[in-house]
Amino acid sequence: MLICGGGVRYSGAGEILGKLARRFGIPVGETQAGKGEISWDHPMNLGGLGVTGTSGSNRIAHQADCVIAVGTRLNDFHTGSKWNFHNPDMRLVTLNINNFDAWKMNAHPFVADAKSGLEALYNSLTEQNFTTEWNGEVEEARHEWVTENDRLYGLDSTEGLMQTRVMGLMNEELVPRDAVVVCASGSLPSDMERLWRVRVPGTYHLEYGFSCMGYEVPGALGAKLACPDREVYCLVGDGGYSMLHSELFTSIQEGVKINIVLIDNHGFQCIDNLQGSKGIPHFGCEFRYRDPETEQLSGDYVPVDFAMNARSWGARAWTVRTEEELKKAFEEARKSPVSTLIEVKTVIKSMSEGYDSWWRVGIPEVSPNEKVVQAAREQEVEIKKAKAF
Ligand SMILES: Cc1ncc(C[n+]2csc(CCOP(=O)(O)OP(=O)(O)O)c2C)c(N)n1
Ligand SMILES: [Mg+2]
Repeated sequence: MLICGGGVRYSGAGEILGKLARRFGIPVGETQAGKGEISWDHPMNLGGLGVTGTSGSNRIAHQADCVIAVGTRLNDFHTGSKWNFHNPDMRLVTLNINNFDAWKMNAHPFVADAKSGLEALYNSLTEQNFTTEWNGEVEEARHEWVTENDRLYGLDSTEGLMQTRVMGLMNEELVPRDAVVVCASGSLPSDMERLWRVRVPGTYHLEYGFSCMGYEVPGALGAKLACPDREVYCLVGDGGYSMLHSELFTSIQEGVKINIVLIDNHGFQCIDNLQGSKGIPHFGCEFRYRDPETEQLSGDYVPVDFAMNARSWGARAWTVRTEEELKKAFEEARKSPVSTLIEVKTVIKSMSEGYDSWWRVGIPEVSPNEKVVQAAREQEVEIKKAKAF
C-alpha cells in the first residue's frame, strides 16, 4: 500500500504516484496534506487513511504487508496511533526529504525527493516485473466505500439539513471543480478527508498539522491571494469561526473576495462526541445558557445570527435551513463581488463517524465516573494492538 502525503504535492509527484499505483496495482491511502494529488476516481485511490479515513483505506491498511509512506510525517491521525497496521509482518518503507520523518516507526528509510524517489521505484519495479498479491480486495474495498460515500451524500432528515448532505451538495453541484476549499478544525476535516471528492489537484487545502481552530478564515484569504483567479471556499464550524474571523474584515478592506460556509451545530460537537465516547457526559462543549438550577451550561442553545455578524463587517450573508435555500445562497454568493458568508443551520451530530480506525486519547485511569475508568481499561487493550515502535 502507498500513503500519499503532502510531500507528493510539494515535489509535484502526483502523476508518477498515480502511474505507479495503476501499473502495479498498489492501493493508495491519502493524508490530509496529500489528498487530491491523484483524482478521487483513480481505481487504486481508497481515500483518506486513519482516524479521519475511509473503510476502504483502513481495511486495506490492516492487511498490507508492505506500506510505502511517501512524503508524510506519519502523524497520529493517519497511522491511527500506530494501530492501523495489523499484519504482523508489515514492513514500513518511507520516502521522505526529511531525515527525521524518514526514520519514524522503525521504517526502512529512503531520504529523497518524492518525485525522483517514485520514478526510481517505478523503474526498479518494472525491471523486476513486479506485481502485487492483491486479488480483488482493493476493488471491493473501493466499491464498498464509494457506495457508503454516496449514501452519506444523500442522507435526508425531517429535522433539517444533514452535514454529510451539505458536503454532497457542495461537492457535486455547488462548489466549482477548480475552486480551492480551505478547512482546518472541528468535524469538518473528518468529513472532508472521508467524503470530499477531489477532481483537480491542488484544490484541497487542509491545515491538519495542528488542526488549529481559527485558521480557516485567514487561511482562505491567503489561498485567495495565492490563487486570485479561483473562487475560494472556507469551510468552518461555528466554534472555529467564533475563535477567529477578523480576516473577513481584512478581505473587505482589501477587496479580496472569499466565501465562508459556516456550519452551525451549536457548539464544539466533535469534542462533545469525543468526550461522550470516553464516558464523559456533555460538559461545556455546546453553546448553551447556564442553567441556574444545575449551575451547568445545560440550558437552551444560545441562538446566534452568524450571517448578521458577517454583514456587520460588510460581507454579504445568508442563513439557510433547507436544500433550496442553500442552492440559492450559493448562486447569490457566486455573483457577489464582495466576500460572502453562508450560515448553514444543520442537524446536530449529522457529521460522519469513524470507520475501522482507532485513536489513542488521554483518558484518566482514576475517576469517580465508572464509565471513564472503563474507557481507560478498554484503551489499554487497544494500545497493546498498536505497533510497539
Ligand atoms: C486553537 C484550538 N483550540 C482547541 C482545539 C480543539 N478543538 C478541535 S475541534 C474543536 C471544536 C470545533 O467546533 P466547531 O468549529 O463548531 O466544529 P464542530 O466540531 O462542531 O463541527 C476544538 C475545541 C483546536 N483544534 N484548536
Ligand atoms: Mg460546531
